[in-house]
Amino acid sequence: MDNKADLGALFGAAAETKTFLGLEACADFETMIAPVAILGAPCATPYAAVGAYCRNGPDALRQATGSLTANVDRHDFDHGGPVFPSAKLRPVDCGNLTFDEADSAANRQKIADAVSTFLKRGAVPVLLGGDDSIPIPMIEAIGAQANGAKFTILQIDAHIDWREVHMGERLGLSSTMRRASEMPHIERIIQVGARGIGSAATSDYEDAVAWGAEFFPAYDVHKNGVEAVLERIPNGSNIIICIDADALDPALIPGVIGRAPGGLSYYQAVDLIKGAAARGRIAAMDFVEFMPERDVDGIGALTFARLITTALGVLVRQAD
Ligand SMILES: [Mn+2]
Repeated sequence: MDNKADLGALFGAAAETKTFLGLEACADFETMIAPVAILGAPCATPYAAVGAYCRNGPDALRQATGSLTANVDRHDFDHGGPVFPSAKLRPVDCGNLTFDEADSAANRQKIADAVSTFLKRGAVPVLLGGDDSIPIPMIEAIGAQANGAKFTILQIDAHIDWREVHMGERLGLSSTMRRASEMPHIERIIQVGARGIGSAATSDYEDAVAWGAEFFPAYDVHKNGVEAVLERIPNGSNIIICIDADALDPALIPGVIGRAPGGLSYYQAVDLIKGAAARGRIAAMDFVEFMPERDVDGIGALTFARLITTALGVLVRQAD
């Protein structure tokens, strides 16, 4: 029995959604005029043992917005108005990059080239992963155009991603924050949501602390709220927000490779994004590690796509 009534049909949405929230598709990055550019990056630097296991993430997240495509202009209570209040300031969906699981360098170059073009066009890049290796070329590309500007990374993740090397790979998903720390334009890293046992050794954590990374484990957020995190973002900062789906509780997003109990709630994540935008300017975001094959009845896709939608609403408001 799978003839379930469909919310999208109730709201008059199209049966299949090609773009996130039914937003305009952008085929030519070079001529883009938009405040925000959404781009699917199915793969960057996969570990051989697991391959590009999040390759289907971007399309699953688009599909999860399908029931809302006819309603995107209605009242959004998470914004106190439509998610995109101005018709002129709507994100565009740039589709998915192609990738070759056997050519990580080419995958990284494609991501970096796209991000560079978005920045030149004045659009905030929003990457949909893909695993957590895709932010490395994104952050690097931001550095290439930084002109001396410094950036704060707000990483929201169950894991700290400070391995020097894992399975012989330095640019994989377990090393993202360590690689970022080595880039001269990154002056501050704030990491929220760590919990349980991840791939990091205690020495990795100690290296991160020695560098100056600041940690707010998930337990601290549950106990003390997000204000203490936000206070660490200096006013006027340029902020890169890196969100791993496993930061949220696995009851909310089961579709991840490593479910870690005790995760953040949807509104804790929302408050981190809104709070960051209130203190500085969000220069780029990534949403990674969503693995639809591990999801349960689309619950995780719904939650992550909703968080992305809320973030897009925040980004268009800062462009205003
Ligand atoms: Mn991660």
